[in-house]
Amino acid sequence: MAALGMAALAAPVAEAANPLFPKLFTADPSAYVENGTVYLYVGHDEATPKSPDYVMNEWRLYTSCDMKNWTDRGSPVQAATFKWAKGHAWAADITKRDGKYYFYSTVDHATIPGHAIGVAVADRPEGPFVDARGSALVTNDMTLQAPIAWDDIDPAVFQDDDGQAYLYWGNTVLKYAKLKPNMIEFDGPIQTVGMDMFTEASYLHKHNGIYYLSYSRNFPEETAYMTGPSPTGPWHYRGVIMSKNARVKTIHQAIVDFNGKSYIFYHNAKLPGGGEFRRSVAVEEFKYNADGTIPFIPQTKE
Ligand code: FUB
Repeated sequence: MAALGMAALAAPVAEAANPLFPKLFTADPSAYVENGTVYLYVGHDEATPKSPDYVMNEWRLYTSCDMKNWTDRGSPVQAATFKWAKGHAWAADITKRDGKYYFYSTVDHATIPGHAIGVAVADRPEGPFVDARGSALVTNDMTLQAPIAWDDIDPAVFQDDDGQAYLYWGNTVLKYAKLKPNMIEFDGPIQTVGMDMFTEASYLHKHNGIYYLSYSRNFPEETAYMTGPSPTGPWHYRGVIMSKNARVKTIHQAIVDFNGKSYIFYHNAKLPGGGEFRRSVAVEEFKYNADGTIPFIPQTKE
């Protein structure tokens, strides 16, 4: 019954061209693949054309079985899912463990100044998600002499073949920590990765035995990546995958394999009326080079 109910609510989008979703401003894609379906979670830019900042209260989900036709699955999780939070549903990422789906997301903390990271959990990728901890997994470190309000953002979750899960996040400094098998607590200390020009949007994926750590660097941002022999490096800088956007300073990527092909999702501001806080998610197919490096990927022309 639940599956029928979800199907009845879902609305086909049927848009193959970039930007992918013409009805909403969307940003910060996170892609998850299971059983021939791509689940694409995106932030929802609700700012007005003249807004001086992000207005983001919910994450939206779109699914596709062919990368051409997309179905709008609504909003399976919102900032309000976390009672301890007060909005700013920024970038997020998802993984499956022991039959449950764990959604790691940026929000603002209601009582600790600055951004925080929460974990929501669901029995199905379509949700509904509930707060998995009842408290933040990561909060701004107020013991610092000068706490940084914006550095605990953009969680990216990765599970290695041995079952160990890792969470990566950060702005300016890339942080990571091992997750316990329960997926809602860290197992050991928070570590940092020393790297030049890291801005945000770290994303870990594995392809043909190589670990790829992609991220936004500089500002306006371009997408760059490093490779390594393990989820914790050592990392070797490999270059820029995608150039900065013309009309928005952020770009935020997610990289997946699907049905034997490889894809990079990102955002720009190419929807009519788009701008810094009114972004639009797009996708490009690409092929890895024979040595495992990722080629430079141009964005679809307007
Ligand atoms: O969407 C808000 C912020 O903009 C994200 O957290 C960053 O990655 C950038 O895309």
